[in-house]
Amino acid sequence: MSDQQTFYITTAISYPNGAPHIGHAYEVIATDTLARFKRLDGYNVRFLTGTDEHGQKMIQTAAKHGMSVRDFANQQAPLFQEMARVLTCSNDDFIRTTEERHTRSTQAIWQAMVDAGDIYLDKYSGWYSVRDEAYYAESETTVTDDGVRIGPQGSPVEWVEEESYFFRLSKYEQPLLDHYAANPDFIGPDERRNEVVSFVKGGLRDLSVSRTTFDWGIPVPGDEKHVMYVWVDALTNYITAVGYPDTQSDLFATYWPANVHVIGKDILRFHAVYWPAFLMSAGVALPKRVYAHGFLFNRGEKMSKSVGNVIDPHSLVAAYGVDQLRYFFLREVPFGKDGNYSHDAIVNRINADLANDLGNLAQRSLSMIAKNLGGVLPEPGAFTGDDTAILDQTDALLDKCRAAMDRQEIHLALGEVWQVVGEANRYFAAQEPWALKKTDPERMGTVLYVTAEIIRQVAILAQPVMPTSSEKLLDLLALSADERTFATLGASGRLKAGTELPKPQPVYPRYVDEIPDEEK
Ligand code: ME8
Repeated sequence: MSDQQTFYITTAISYPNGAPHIGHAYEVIATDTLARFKRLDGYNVRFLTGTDEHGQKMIQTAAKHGMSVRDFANQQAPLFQEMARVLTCSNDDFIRTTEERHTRSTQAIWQAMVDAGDIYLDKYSGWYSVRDEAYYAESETTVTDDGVRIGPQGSPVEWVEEESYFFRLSKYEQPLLDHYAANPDFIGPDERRNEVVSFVKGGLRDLSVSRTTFDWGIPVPGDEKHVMYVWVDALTNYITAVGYPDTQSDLFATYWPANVHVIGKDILRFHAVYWPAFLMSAGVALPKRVYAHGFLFNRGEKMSKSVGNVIDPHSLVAAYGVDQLRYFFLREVPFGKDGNYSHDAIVNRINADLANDLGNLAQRSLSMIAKNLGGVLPEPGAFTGDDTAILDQTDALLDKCRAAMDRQEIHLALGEVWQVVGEANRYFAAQEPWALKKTDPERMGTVLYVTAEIIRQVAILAQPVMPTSSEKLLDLLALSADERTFATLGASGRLKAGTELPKPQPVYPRYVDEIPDEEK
């Protein structure tokens, strides 16, 4: 086996009961960025995303469309695959929970939980939210002025009373608390940890894990009138995709336990309480980290399929460009916090950070090399204090970005890189290479070399967020594929003087608003 370090990262699997929305896009973009970062940093990465196709929500929506649930799922899942493709995501696998491999895996984890003595038959009576696919204690529900009983996330709940298998979640209260204490990084961001710890400290009740009133789901082994609760099935996707129950397989041995499950804050309880309890029961190792990102709001309003104010990710890509959109979301919204987006905020980032700061700097410096130096990277003269200062800051970026990305603080990594882009603009303006052309051409060459070297490192570090445009920038520096990994960052990978560069092309156009103000 190779000694290359591995990294397994996953998104939540989306309910395909509607078209993919911007929350889905945001999660897969962020996770793709974390996966790409690790690949460029030399890791053997596996990145999984997919669709969660069972559950009552799917039954209800299919019925509304007058379709069988299976046909409806088959129609919807490709929309999510297509979204990942359009967003240039580099997922290695796409799992659908209706696949045969997943039935086998889910029945196996169920059996392992039975063998551990953790599943028993009883009767369930209580509240269920189809929208959240979650059971709630009566104390977690409230009644609205219109007399509708709702769960803690505002969705209507219905009374359920039927025979059900239960999972002995209560047995795992202390083991879970011990696990959180021994593994302070298990839940991120830090502030979300306390929320989970106090929920578990509040006491865990056994969980109803099967239903008998519908048959769209994975049958309970040995008692086929029951189908499993959709979350048992959904969470198991993370191990199905690495070959569970074949725990001896290369795939499983290489990638499990996962390094990070990236999810939204609304489903943290399922991932940080239920999932580790199921795995402990089944004797499977626990994921190393669960990271809950925040919610995106369109100008402050919550978007969701059920509220009906969804913005289609495809139209955003068409309007702004895929790299621009990826950059905007990851730079603008601190990962882990809620955030807003609006046309003006997107345009502002595109024009200020991409077109002006990075795009112009690259275009101006590379055009000067083309015009004044025949398109050949100059040999730098002795570096001045200013040159060394900016190069040192650039060389220090990798360590800073690594530290941030290891904690999923994507916005901080981008902040560090753009801080250097800002400094590089000030350096370029202060050195005035256009004036040096006449007075000191050799010094002009050095300034242009230093600037191109900064662009090299910035473009390499920008690849995880903006894969397509960074590639174009690196093409302009005539770098080969193996000169684009993080191993080349820092002083050891400096640009080679004498390299002939292609004709510079603008990479980050300005966004010019053609919509009249009153129609925005
Ligand atoms: O919860 N902003 O599926 P889902 C940011 N199938 N993220 C958002 C969001 C928003 N406005 N809306 C949703 C499910 N998300 C389950 C997951 S995992 C084993 C099963 C996030 O389609 C949400 O938090 O409702 C979740 O992480 C993901 O999108 C899929 O949501």
